[in-house]
Amino acid sequence: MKLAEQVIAGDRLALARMLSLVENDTPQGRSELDELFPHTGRAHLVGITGAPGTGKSSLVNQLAYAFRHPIDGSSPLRVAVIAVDPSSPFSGGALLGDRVRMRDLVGDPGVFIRSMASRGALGGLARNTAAVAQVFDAAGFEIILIETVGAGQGEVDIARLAHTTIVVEAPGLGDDIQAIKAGILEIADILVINKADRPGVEQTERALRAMLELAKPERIVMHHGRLAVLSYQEEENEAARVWKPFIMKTIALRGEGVQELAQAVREHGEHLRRNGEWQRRELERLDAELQGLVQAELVARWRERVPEETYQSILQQVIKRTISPYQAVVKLLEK
Ligand SMILES: Nc1nc2c(ncn2[C@@H]2O[C@H](COP(=O)(O)OP(=O)(O)O)[C@@H](O)[C@H]2O)c(=O)[nH]1
Ligand SMILES: [Mg+2]
Repeated sequence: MKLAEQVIAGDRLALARMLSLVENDTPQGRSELDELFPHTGRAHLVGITGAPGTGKSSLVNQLAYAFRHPIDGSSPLRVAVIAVDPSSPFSGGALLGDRVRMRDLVGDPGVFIRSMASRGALGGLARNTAAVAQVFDAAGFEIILIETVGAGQGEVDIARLAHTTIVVEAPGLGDDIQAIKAGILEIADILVINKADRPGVEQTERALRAMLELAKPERIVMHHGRLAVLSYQEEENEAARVWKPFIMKTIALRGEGVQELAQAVREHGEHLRRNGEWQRRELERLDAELQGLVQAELVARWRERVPEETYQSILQQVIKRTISPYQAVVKLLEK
């Protein structure tokens, strides 16, 4: 049996091998992924992002547990975790406490945890993450939790990859202002204030609430490409269609608020499906992935044809101001 078939049949060893092949972007990985791709498109991809130390890893652990053991009578979901955070306890540098947190997940066949090193060229991380998520999707994991550090372009790419994005904040980090700078609020479907046992929760909540109101102007929407003020009736319809990001509080250490968060994630998924938003995000996701792949492929092919010395000598000319960067591009592309 081919590796891809074994993965679809639920073989965990095959899955682990497949993930390595895909993560390292090997030719075999690519061709196995081609086989898997028709079996993807069912999983709910959930991004968890935020500054280091806000409790993302703890929350991901607890969320995985909550999806495995729902208290609202819904059936348990199969959960995959992709930890892109290099400092993640999943990626080897585990402290004892982290191992204890993971204890309840170990040995559960409905859970698979994979950490990814953040090596690779610009954009490579997101690209491989998308591929790794596809492997889990084809293997029948219904929820895929992707943990990323909230800094820079990386997590915006991950947000584009996910159906639902959870932004995690914690009181007292003084990063409320940074959050807007990074445009993180714009990507949040659910805002979580973790460490709600710490002082300063109300302050953080107030700051976030104020920002949310600034970030999402209501009533005025694009209507046939023009800004329009909605009538009352339209407003009602629009309100049903538009998901307003909201704030939830959790104490990941004790699992408090986590079942509610898992429910909110499921509701967001249902909301997207009900309103055709799921399809729209699918389109955006795959469009972004395709564009990323085309860019990477073109650059790789171009790199193969232009020797390093040529590149360096043209770079030197730019440094000396003999030619402009645009002229350099023309030269480099005609090689
Ligand atoms: N007081 C408190 N500490 C927490 C909570 N959640 C996580 N922590 C602690 O915060 C630290 C960072 O957590 P971690 O999950 O590694 O954060 P990450 O860097 O965002 O992944 C760890 O020492 C956790 O034990 C919480 O709800 N309350
Ligand atoms: Mg972490």
